[in-house]
This record gives sequence, structure tokens and C-alpha cells, in this order.
Amino acid sequence: MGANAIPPPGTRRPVSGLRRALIAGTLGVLGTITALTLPAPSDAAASTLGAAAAQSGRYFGTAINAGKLNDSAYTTIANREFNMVTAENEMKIDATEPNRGQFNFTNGDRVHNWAVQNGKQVRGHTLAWHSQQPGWMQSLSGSALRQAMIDHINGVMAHYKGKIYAWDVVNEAFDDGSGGRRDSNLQRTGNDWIEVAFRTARAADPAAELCYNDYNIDNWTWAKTQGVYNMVRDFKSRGVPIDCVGLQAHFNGGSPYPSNFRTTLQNFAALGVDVAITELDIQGASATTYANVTNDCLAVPRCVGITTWGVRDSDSWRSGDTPLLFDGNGNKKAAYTSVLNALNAADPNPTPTPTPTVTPTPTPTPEPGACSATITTVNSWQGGFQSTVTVRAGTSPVNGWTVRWTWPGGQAISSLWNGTHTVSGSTVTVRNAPYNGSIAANGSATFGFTANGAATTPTATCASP
Ligand code: 9MR
Repeated sequence: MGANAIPPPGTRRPVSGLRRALIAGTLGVLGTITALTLPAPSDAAASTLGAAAAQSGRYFGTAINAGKLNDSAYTTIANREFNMVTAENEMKIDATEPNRGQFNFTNGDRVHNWAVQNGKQVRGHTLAWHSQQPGWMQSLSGSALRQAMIDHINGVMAHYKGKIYAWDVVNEAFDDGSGGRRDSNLQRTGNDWIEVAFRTARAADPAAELCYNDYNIDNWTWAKTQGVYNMVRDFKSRGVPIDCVGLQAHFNGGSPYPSNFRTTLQNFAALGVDVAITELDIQGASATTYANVTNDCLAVPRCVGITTWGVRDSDSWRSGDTPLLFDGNGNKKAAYTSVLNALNAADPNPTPTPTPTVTPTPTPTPEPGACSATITTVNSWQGGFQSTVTVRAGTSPVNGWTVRWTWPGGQAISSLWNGTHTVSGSTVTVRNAPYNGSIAANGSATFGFTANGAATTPTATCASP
């Protein structure tokens, strides 16, 4: 199976199908080369980003711009280093359907053909977005726009059916500040537009992974991250077909790399989706920050790969930030070496993540006027786990609550949301956040946490003042 082969449905999810395909492709290429040169020891460090990522079953990709495919300095680096390709602009709505019902795949195909001819897979970007809409779509609204969105998804996905590893079905649909949806003509067709897009996409190409893609969803504490997380959780609970979340990861002064990025990746993955870093660039290209991002992905089994948003600094949409791994002359930067070293240091045989064990404790019967708390472990991995806690009011409303439990064996909170916590010895005390202290009679609030240590589901008490 070549590196560009799409694993058949069924092996495609979970990610091991892709990983097997990429590893097989890489081994195939290496086998050819080593037959002509010296046999390399099996644990030799890989010398390109794509081959290094493939050692742990991941990919390393880049955005490709069709207008640069005749720049040999550009294609030499891109071909050598990367094994996944995203069309930077050529598969967007304005490019692929410039007039209603008239599709144009000239430039999308140039990028796709270049990728496939060079043994790479392709991420499709993007089918439904408020931006880069052609004029005719910008002027539509209501049911006409909804139908146009559906027709667009069907038209583009039919053309590339079976040829795209993952589609960014919906791009950037959340508001930067509030954590709610971004206002747009698509949003005004009704809140269900995103799930309609995903259901349409699944039917159009069942072999493609379907992703929600956004920026500023890297910091776990940001409202936008929580908004997207809640949507994905809702989709998974209702069977809306979604397979992955793409974190664009454009890092700069206003939106810096957050120290909880790994927590964010873990928490999305714990919902049962792949995660991917889809448009990485870092203002100034700190080697340390690039290594941190790489190690965060490597630490999360369902982080399937990393894509940088361009090849050389001069190719970047933010070229003044010099945010990429190659300088304008095509030289490898310090960040390149730090990423390559991190990929080469990854454990090629990671311990499989145990199947999440959901062990809810029995729901205590609430006392009138009081509250109760139930901890549920929703995911676990080597050395850590994630739980959600439901706080229930009794037959009277609750105004402020305090939940407490004691760890049995040295566990420690690494991140907690929708509450504030204090720790005293092995006892954890969680108080409501400013916005979720009031619970109606018989109602509930939730908070969640990730913790280090062996997964456990202790009994919690709840008190309300
Ligand atoms: O890099 C792309 C640039 O060439 C385009 O002019 C721009 C137009 O919106 O889109 C850029 O790519 C964006 C991507 O499609 C979605 N996430 C943000 C990226 C950077 O703006």
C-alpha cells in the first residue's frame, strides 16, 4: 500500500489504519533506498519530518500553494520533508465553485495530483466557511443558502471521493470571545447548519475522516475552546458523524502557545475523536515552542499528525513573523532540528491506551435542599485520566456548592474546569465557578478535570451553604 493510499473504511478509524498505511509507505520507500545504499539499522534516526513522524504512525504535512509548484526550491523541500498536503487556498469555496453549480477543480487538482504523484496523502480544506465564499454565495441566505452549502459539499466531495484522507468539513464557526457561534450567513440559516454539513459529508464520501477545524481553541481555559468542546461532545452523544478536531495552532503574541495545549488535545481526544494540528506556525519560530507542540502531539495517542502552514518563511501568510521551519532561502532553522529530534525521540511502540472504562458511581438520592455529586471517569491513559462530576440539587434550589473527595492513591489534579479547586493532602475541594453556583430544584451542573495517577472514581460529598 503506498503512502498515498487511503485505508479502507473500518480500518480508517481509529487512527491505526492511517498509521499502518503511512508506515507501510515509508518502509516501502526506505526499502528501495537502502537496497541501493547501506542497510540502515532499524533504530536509525529518520532524516526528514515525514519519515520521523511515521515512526510513531503519525504524519507531518504542509500547506501547498498551487502557484508555487513550478518553484523547484519549494517543491524540493516540500517533497523531501512532508507526507501530508493541504491545499492552502485551492479547495476553498470560492476556488471550487466560482459560479453556482459550476465547479472548477483546476488548481485543487494541481495540488492533489502533485501530492499523490509524490506519495503523499491529502487533507481537504475546506467545505463550509464564512470566509472566502464566492460572491453568489455571500448574497444568499436562509433555505437557499442552506441548500447551496449542501450542494457545494456534495459537488466537491464527489470529485475527490476516496482521494482525501480527511476533510475540514466546517471551518472557524465559533466566536472568538463568547464561546458561542460566530455570526455569519451560514449561522443565520439555523444552528443545525454544522451538523447538516457533517451528515452531508459522511454520505458524500464515507471513506474520508470528517473534521471540525478552528483557531484559538488551543488554550483549554478559553471560552472558544470550551464552546467547540461542548459541540463535539454533543455531536458524539447524538451520533452526528464527526471524526476529528483540527487545531490550527497559529501562535503569536496575541494567541501564544499555551502550557495547557496537551490538556486540550487530550480532552478533545477523550471525546472519541482524532485530533490534528492543522495549520501550525509560531511567530519567531522558537525552537523550544516547536518542540513543545511536537511533544504534546506525540503524548496524545489520537493526535494523528502535524501540518505547518507553509514550507519556507517566505511562503507564509505571515511571512514577517518568520514562523516556519525553513528560512526564505530554504535552509533548515533551529526549530526544524528541534521538531525532527522530538519526532525521532518518540516511542515507536507506545503502550496502547486502554479502552476507556466508564465507571459511574451510583447516583445518591438527594436530600431536599441539599446537593449530591457523582464522579464519572470518562477516559484514562497511561499515567492519567479524565473525569466529569455532576452536581445535583435536591428538591430545593442550590445557591453555591462545594464538592469534596479524597484520593485513594496519590492522584493529583492537572487541570480542572467549570469550578475552582483547592487541595489539602489527599483531599480535593471544588467550589462552583461564578457562573454555575445556582442550580434549580432537581437541576444539575457539571465540572470536569484531568488528573495524573491511576484512574479512580472516588465517592464525593456535596455541601451547599
Ligand atoms: O494562507 C491562506 C491565505 O493565503 C489566504 O489569503 C487566506 C484567506 O482567508 O487564508 C489563509 O489560510 C487560512 C486558512 O484557510 C484557515 N485558517 C487561517 C489561515 C490563515 O489565514
